[in-house]
Amino acid sequence: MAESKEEALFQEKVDAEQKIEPKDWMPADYRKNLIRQISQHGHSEIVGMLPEGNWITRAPSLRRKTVLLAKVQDEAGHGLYLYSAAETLGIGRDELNDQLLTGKAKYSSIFNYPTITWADMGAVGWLVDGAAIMNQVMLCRTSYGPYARPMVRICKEESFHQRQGYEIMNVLSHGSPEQKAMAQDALDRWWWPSLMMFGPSDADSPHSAQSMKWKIKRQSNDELRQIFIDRTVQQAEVLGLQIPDPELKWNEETQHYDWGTINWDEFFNVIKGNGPCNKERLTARQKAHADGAWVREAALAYAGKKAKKKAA
Ligand code: BYC
Repeated sequence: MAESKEEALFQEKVDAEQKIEPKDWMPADYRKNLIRQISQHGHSEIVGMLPEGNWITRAPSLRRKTVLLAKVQDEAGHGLYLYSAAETLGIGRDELNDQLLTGKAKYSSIFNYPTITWADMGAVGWLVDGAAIMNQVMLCRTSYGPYARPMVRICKEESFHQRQGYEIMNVLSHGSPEQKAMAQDALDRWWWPSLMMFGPSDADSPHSAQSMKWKIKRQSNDELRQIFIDRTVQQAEVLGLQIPDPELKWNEETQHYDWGTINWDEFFNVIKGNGPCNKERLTARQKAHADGAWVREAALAYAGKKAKKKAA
């Protein structure tokens, strides 16, 4: 189909690195694709609080507890910035929430895995937040202004999260043999799911081509995954831990690590709703929403009372 004049102007603006703002003309599919990505990103932040929230009461010291609590609160803040960014595209908060609670909208596959030991808090911070930053730094330059701007702060906070996770791993991996084994076990369980966070390989990514053209995405799923692997292997070496991939090997020619094969059946199964914790995560969000009904009702009643007073 031929490009309309508006579409051509829009693309020119994107190519010239000018930000698209809420009141600007935009193709309907640009709007739709952004609502999909930003809302799923927001849902990931909100659901992402659950695996770590699980450890707040059991953190091994007061210091660890306060740091973890602050991290989980940061994720809630990220979710709210992202929902606000999605709202600028014309979708309401209730609808966004409904899409999450009914399972219509996705959230990151990674949060459907259980956090079974304290070392998982280290591995999640190090690997999950590490992968999240790798993907989100490019989003600071995404073409839609209200998505790009909050990403700057989000990335700064994610960077602190990644370091707190790495520090936990550093302490455990240089601690007693039992602690080191716990750190290795967490790395074994979180490595492959972390690589899946970047999404399907470029050849199997239906949204990538258009999202790259519109500069919603600035780097491809495979490109980011490779940079993440290259950086993380060196960090694992400092910890003295073994990445659970026998095919991992430095390639002099490409100047990158070669690595094994992701279990894509597992990935697609998790995003279809059949991962180890999908049901548990959705049930927790549904319960939180139901438990918060009285707050919404009270806020509405208060707003109504205030409006009445103003009118009188
Ligand atoms: N999990 O064409 P593709 C965090 C879906 S949380 C689930 O490549 P796209 C944190 C994809 O949605 C950070 N689904 O898609 C919080 C699509 O399905 P639909 C989360 C996935 O959008 C708490 C289909 O597969 N980060 O930082 O071009 C504690 C085809 O994929 C996944 C973001 O959300 C997945 N991993 O690229 C700690 C970043 N991968 O929608 C940390 C923003 C793919 O057609 N999002 N799918 O039904 C993005 O950058 C992109 O959306 C993605 C996927 C790279 C994730």
